[in-house]
Amino acid sequence: MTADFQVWSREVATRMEAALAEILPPKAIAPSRLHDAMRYSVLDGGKRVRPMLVFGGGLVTDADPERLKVAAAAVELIHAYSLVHDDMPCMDDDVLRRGKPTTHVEFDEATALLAGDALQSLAFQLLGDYRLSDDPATQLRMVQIFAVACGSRGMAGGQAIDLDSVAKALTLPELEYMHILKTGALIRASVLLGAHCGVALSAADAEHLDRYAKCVGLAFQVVDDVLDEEGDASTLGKTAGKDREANKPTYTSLMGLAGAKKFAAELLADAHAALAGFDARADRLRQLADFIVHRDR
Ligand code: GRG
Repeated sequence: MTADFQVWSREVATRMEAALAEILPPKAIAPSRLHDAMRYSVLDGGKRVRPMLVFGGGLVTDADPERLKVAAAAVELIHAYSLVHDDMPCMDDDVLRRGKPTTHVEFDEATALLAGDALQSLAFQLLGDYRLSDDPATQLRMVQIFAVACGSRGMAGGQAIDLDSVAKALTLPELEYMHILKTGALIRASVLLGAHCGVALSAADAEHLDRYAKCVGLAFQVVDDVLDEEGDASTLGKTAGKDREANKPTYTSLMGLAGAKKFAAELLADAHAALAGFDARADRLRQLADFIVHRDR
């Protein structure tokens, strides 16, 4: 990671922390326990990779940073909701997330469920509350992109396939399909929402950006599987080795550790190739792809 990228990524993370702290309802307002749980689930944690991808996408189209902040907050709220629900006993049943007790452990299951629900609603509310594109049709398109990415043909659908895959021998294409939905869809939407906040792209450029986003979305998951195998809880901030323990198919179980690493490197090369026609405004996206593939947590 270059020093310059490190400074930029810290700036985005700091900016997001302030924006999310302001957007989330204060604990002092009733229902206090629910608001407390929402804030607990979102604030002070996470790498904020998806917000960075929103900002990276927006740089390509000269988008207003104030708009990007709102779009990035919406994406991060959805991401936080997905982690809260994923950690619950009815799904992954985990006790550690972002180095602290999971929301249902810190609060209780019903509160965690509602916190996730309310975070999802708040995310969509943001897309209605703020002007994110000069063109109302584009803003509507953004809501559609976002909804599909979150729903049964996106993250929730991928999670359903994941839950159904325990102890099953998935083929590589089946595993890929699951992850394109579960992890890839929101990552892809992050880049696209950011880009839609700015000036319109040509159809060809939009397609190239989408190709980049798809490669990075899948690479993220492949690397997540590698880290789950190689990492330790203190670095990851979550329980390591969970997938193997749960007998879930992963890239490392299907391709081996070396094979998964090679695949991540290929996806990284594809992501860079997709951006080949873009100028220096796409450099943050290039650096983000490198970061996602070479991260250690
Ligand atoms: C409950 C509808 C629903 C969906 C859950 C995304 C997801 C679907 C579950 C998360 C489980 C998981 C660990 C998936 C692997 C990839 C992933 C999303 C990792 C967590 O994202 P990071 O590394 O987390 O960006 P931070 O904490 O840095 O924000």
